[in-house]
Amino acid sequence: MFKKILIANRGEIALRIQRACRELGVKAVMVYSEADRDAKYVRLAEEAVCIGPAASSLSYLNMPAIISAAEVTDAEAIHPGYGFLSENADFAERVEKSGFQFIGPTPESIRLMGDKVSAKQAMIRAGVPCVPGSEGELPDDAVQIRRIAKTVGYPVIIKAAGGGGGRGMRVVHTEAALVNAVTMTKAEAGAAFGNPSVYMEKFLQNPRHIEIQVLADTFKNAVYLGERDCSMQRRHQKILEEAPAPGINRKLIERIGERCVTACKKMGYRGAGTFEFLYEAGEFYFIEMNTRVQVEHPVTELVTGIDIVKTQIMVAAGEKLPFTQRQITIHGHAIECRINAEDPYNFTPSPGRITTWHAPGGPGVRVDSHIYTNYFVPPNYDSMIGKLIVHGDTREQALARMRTALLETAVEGIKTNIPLHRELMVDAKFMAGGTNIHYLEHWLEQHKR
Ligand code: MV4
Repeated sequence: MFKKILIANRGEIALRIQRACRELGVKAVMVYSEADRDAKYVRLAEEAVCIGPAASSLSYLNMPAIISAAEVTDAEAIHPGYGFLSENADFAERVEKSGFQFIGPTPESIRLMGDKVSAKQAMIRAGVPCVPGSEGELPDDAVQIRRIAKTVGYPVIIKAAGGGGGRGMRVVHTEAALVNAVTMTKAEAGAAFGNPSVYMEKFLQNPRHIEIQVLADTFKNAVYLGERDCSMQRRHQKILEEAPAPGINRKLIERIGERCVTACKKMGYRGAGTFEFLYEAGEFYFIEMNTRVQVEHPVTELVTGIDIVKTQIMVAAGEKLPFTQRQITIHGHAIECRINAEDPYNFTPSPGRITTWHAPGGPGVRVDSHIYTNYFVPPNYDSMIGKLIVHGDTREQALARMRTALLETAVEGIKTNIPLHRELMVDAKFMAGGTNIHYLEHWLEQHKR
């Protein structure tokens, strides 16, 4: 095992990774920007290095500053967390070229999955079901584009190979609108991602967003840890997640999970990963793979009993996965509510000083947050200030525990989205389970105030 690793992130995930390090007996070096000087995990750290000013571009995205921090503190590995540099293949490469272990997959895996066209082709080769569409990148020729769309069937969606997470896509309903939509998406993709390549898929109108968590070691062992339902979202920002996904056939999940495992083995995948699927009319369709630990990993930890962050560090250190697929079982139900510093109804950010913080507790309640009374939420970063995660024997018990946890939680001094979560936890359709990716946006439209 490593003696010391550097955590190249901030906020709740920096604290989460620091906790995993303590359990493993690994020293953790924290890095922080000038805006995060007073962070709890910096105070708790045996070592911390300031890597620059508040702006992310000058600190958490500053590759030389982060690598220098690892050099001066004698860290052996770097954990990138999520966001920032976590899916930057060039960063992973520079980390390894500088003699550190990158806690994540190889730069080649990150690059392969970062290009959505090559990712999809890898999945097709591995037998993972994908959304029907163009075989790879779209050609420039208008006649050929129209022919492909006719075969796929309208509506279609044009997506940028360099996009992902909802960036660089356009839905097309008619042949008349097709070629212009392709031209526009290509131009935007070239400007935004430096890659004008686009591909086409059948547009699924009312899917759910279901993802499969995987873990792989460097000995070609890979497992899947079940699924998460992440359909409750607004503008591609997830609001809450749960595991398992309500009402989906377990045998079908097993079949898809096994395909994901096969894909991991085929590409020599290492570490934690997430296969994102759209689920509609009883079928799974792969859309993207995330090559990092995700915000919502705790729901999977609660239903499997497996510590995903600890396992990431262990496999990066060259250890074998400490469990086989047969040893992984799903127990009960978990729900996560993301707590954001924002107006609960118009979603404008609400940074500032937290004057009161009361954390919930009791059986099956977990709080992943770096906040404290008198903590100042800086305006420079994402508005997520923590996560409330509950576990129960059944979905109903998890819902009841979440309602109580949200009732006990108090954040004063800034606005948060806790009132929204309280309403969703008693919403009849959400309580019934299985709402799709459009549900929240429609709900907000109907509950306008
Ligand atoms: C789609 C789709 C419908 N059909 N692809 C948005 C984010 C990116 N990961 C893929 N996305 C979508 N791809 C096809 N063929 C609908 C979406 C989509 C979506 C997907 C997951 C979660 C939320 C979403 C919100 C709007 C659109």
